[in-house]
Amino acid sequence: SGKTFTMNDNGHSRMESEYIWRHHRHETRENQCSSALVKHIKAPVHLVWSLVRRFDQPQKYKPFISRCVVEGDFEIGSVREVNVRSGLPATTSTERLELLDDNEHILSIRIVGGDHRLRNYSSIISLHPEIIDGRPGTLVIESFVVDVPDGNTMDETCYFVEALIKCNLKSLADVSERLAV
Ligand code: A9S
Repeated sequence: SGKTFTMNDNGHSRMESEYIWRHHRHETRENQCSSALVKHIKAPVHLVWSLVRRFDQPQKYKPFISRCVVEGDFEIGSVREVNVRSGLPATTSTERLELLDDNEHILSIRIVGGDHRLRNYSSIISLHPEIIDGRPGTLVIESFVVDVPDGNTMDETCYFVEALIKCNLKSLADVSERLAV
């Protein structure tokens, strides 16, 4: 869609790489994998953020989540119990709010429990205003770091998590762009 910026080797533009460098640095140990995904959404940042910031309702846009219960409210450290739709290799996930910045539009969570295989998973999602086809849009960057489980390779683990995040970002775009009409 008329991309005017050049891509560097890992497929990110200069601007994307700048944001990733500034907001998406994870300490990665040798048995962990880490990656960052980018999505351009044709909806203004405040609208996309109104969905992303709802730590208590990830199911607003995450297709694999059926239900979520949070004790307490939105302070750092509050924990949510997430129920996962059938058909996935998990039924529950316990997740802690690490950062919710309504000015910089950055949310960070850490998975602290659940019957799945993602150990020491933490993610950061950041929203950045941009113009797409002359209209207010949002550049979304989501990065993660996670242990490589015994019996899996780095590539398998990265592929699995990236596929899930791509689904989440596609759904975030669909919901946001429908609301932006
Ligand atoms: O929800 C996210 O932001 C990202 C991920 C990778 C969530 C994955 C998941 O909720 C399942 C979709 C259930 C897949 C968890 C925690 C474990 C899975 O196996």
